[in-house]
Amino acid sequence: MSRWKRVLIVLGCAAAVVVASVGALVTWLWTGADVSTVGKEPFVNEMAVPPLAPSRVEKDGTRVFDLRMRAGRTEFRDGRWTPTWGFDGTYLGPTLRAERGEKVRVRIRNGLDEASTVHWHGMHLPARMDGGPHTTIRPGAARSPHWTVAQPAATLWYHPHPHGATERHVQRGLAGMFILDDGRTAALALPKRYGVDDLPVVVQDVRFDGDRFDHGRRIMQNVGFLGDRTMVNGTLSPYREVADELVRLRLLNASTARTYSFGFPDGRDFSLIGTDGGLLERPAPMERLRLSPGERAEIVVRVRPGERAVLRSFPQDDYGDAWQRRFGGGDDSFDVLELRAAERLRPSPALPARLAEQETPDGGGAVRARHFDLRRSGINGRPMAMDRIDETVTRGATETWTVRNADGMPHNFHVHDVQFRVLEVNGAPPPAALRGPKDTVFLASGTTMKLALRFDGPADPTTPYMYHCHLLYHEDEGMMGQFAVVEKGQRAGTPSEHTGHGTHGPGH
Ligand SMILES: [Cu+2]
Repeated sequence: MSRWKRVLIVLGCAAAVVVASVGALVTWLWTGADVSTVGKEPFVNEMAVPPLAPSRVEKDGTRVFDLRMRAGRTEFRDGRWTPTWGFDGTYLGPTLRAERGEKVRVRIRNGLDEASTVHWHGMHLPARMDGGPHTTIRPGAARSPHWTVAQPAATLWYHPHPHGATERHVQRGLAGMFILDDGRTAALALPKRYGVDDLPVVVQDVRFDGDRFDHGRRIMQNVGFLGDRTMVNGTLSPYREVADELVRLRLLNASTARTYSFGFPDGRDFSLIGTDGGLLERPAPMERLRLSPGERAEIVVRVRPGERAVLRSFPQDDYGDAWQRRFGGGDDSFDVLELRAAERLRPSPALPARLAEQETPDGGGAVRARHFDLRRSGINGRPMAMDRIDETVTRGATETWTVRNADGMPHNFHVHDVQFRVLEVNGAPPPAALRGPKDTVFLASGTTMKLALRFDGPADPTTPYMYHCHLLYHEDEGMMGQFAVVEKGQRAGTPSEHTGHGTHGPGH
């Protein structure tokens, strides 16, 4: 045998070993990448219901809330105390509740040892009150954003939005619901007793490492952190006893990267009654409902006497290609919450046939069309810059925004200040789940959506609102842009910083 032959044989063997090792590694990663708690949850903990935040009403009618961000420890598991952050308590926050037309003010004190913000997700309000990354609150300082509630009844939420650190602040536990009411909705025959037949369901995925949270991203998890189990309202393996035939669940996906596809194992229908920004025109029956990070939905489910009905998150075949499904969480499944129905249930009235008029624009009279290409490296090719306002919109204008996921992984798209209408998904009319008011939409790789938005102002040329991917790892990396609302003919300026002042200041 010639020397060259021997060299070739050795090289060939080496190559075979490398190929086999890579193959084994990929197989090992592949088979270990999907996560499921289906059939494994004992449902031993009674689901916590976040308390309603106390408030007082001042002489001019302003409803005033107090929130304090603080660090602490939370006993998610018996005898094991996990370091966490919360509003008022040690994990999550109370549910704020206010009525359409009401003036509200929330005094936020930062009891943490780092700066943060509080953003009112889904709320229509002036940019200075929005709690974006330009309006930080230093440790020990306070801020008191105030506005008038000028939108329909809805399930909104609040969470920090500090530049580059939102994922960390939300993961540690800073999130809460903000429920809006209005007279028309209150008059509807819907389940509406908070904590009884109207349940807040804040869903988060977590992973523990000893007593602590493990927030590490696993290999090839390019969507961000994915946990190996879920909690509802900070309760692991939760159950809730219900005693009414119809139960309304206010679902909030407060996870940082995970998208869920909710349904029930027996395939029963439930009725979708509301999306991010309020009620649909009429209830929509469905078996599955997808919620990506930041999205909310109100569903009404019928339970049978004495049964145990499990809210499950199912694998999603329309989440992306096989690789994205496997490593990006689309193949995962979770038993999220067990509803334990009483042997004798109080009868519930049938759902109303009509729920609410849609107040979102239908795209008619749109004065401007904009396009947004979503890539992890940035929106429209550039990462977020705090000192750059990317888009300027005129107060009162209706626009259409076409958003395209031009990337090889799932993203979503959230716009501050507005509730928009989805006009088209890949050129077709939207499915029922996207026919209500929305502020956040999920876009699988290759998806295009056309949205109609109206910007009612007020104008503020130097304080921008944000639009961004609400997969918080992507947002923190820079998948975000800024828009300012200006008067006709006005130009946007350079964003100004508004830092929260000392605890004795009145704030604004
Ligand atoms: Cu993203």
